[in-house]
Amino acid sequence: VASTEVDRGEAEEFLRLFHAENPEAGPVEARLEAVLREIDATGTYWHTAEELAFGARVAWRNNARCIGRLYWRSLQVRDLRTVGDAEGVATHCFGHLRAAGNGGKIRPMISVFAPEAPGRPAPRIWNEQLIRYAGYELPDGRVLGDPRYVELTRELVRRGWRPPLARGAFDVLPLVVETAAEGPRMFPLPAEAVHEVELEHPELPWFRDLRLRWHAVPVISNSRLVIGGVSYPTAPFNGWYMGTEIGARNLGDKDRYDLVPEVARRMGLDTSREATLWRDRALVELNRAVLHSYQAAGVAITDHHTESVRFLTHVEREERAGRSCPADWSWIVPPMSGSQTPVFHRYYDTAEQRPAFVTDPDAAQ
Ligand code: HEM
Ligand code: NRG
Repeated sequence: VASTEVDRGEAEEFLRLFHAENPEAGPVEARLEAVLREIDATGTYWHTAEELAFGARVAWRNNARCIGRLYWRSLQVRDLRTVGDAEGVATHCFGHLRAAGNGGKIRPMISVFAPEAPGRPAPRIWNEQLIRYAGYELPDGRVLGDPRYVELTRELVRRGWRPPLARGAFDVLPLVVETAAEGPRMFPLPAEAVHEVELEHPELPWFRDLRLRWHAVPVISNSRLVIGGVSYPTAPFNGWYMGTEIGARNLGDKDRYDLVPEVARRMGLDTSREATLWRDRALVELNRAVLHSYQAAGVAITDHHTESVRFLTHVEREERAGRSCPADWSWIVPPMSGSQTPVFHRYYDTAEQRPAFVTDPDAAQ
């Protein structure tokens, strides 16, 4: 991709959208002409700070999988397009974690690093998110930590990462930044930039003994931001968590931390037959623990009922603004109690729109 020049049609489509939605920017013609000349000369063009911020916000607005889009206008955009070296990227990513974490009052934020240009590849981050937990395959075949990252953990160890002497279920992996000049380089996360929440249950005192925790801020770091034909492969972004992402999927999925059987046992449920619905009952308590613990720790989080209602408000608002809101039912409907949320009971437009976040097929997990 790095060697091809920017698609003029995509550039024009974006500039027309920007000027249509931002009348204060004036008529599009002069800007369009300048951009086309810049593409003729260099194969690419440089967004204005306003175009960049608008493009990032609209890429969020356009993401069919995201239920949290009501606040798309509030996205804070850090313009780091002049940063392209591994050390600089890593340092600013840690700065992003601190600024976005904001002591628990999480700010939706994106850091946009150097774009791709013809003949000039841009930096890439290997990790799916800035904070991910190691997964260690044990001799008996079980996994300590997050089974999703067994492969990545193995690769990082092969490259010289030294896990803590006492390995645990929540060891933060180093960040891997790859540049053409330096190849892949690993950077350990400064402990103070990694805000975590220890999990407890509002009524079940033994829950603490499970010694579960999760990180406060999800910063997706392997998604490419594409605006008007220009590609920003390193543009980590975050909002805050919806509780089910942690309680239902990360801690609940059989191929992740798989904690439902353990929670059910400790609750004393009858697990001898599926029909007792012990899985459902344990899953609810696991999710109550997540929401309770984040709230008690003063870390922003949302529940799936509240967020579903907000999302439909967003869809309505978009339609009133004369836009259709792309949405993918299979991602929007929460992973528990789906039919109890209003997002379950309808269909959505699915047509893809640009600007967009794109996950490359070769993106590492
Ligand atoms: C996906 C919630 C902010 C972009 C999702 C998902 C949820 C969610 C629940 C589905 C995740 C899954 O099932 O694994 C929220 C909430 C936010 C928020 C509560 C709070 C403000 C943002 C922001 C951006 C964003 C700020 C970008 C600027 C995306 C994208 C996906 C996604 C690109 C798809 C991820 C993928 O393909 O794996 N969001 N989100 N979200 N969100 Fe949001
Ligand atoms: N399910 C993933 C995170 C995916 C994106 N979710 C958000 N995004 N809330 C997980 O770590 O569980 N966001 O930008 O806030």
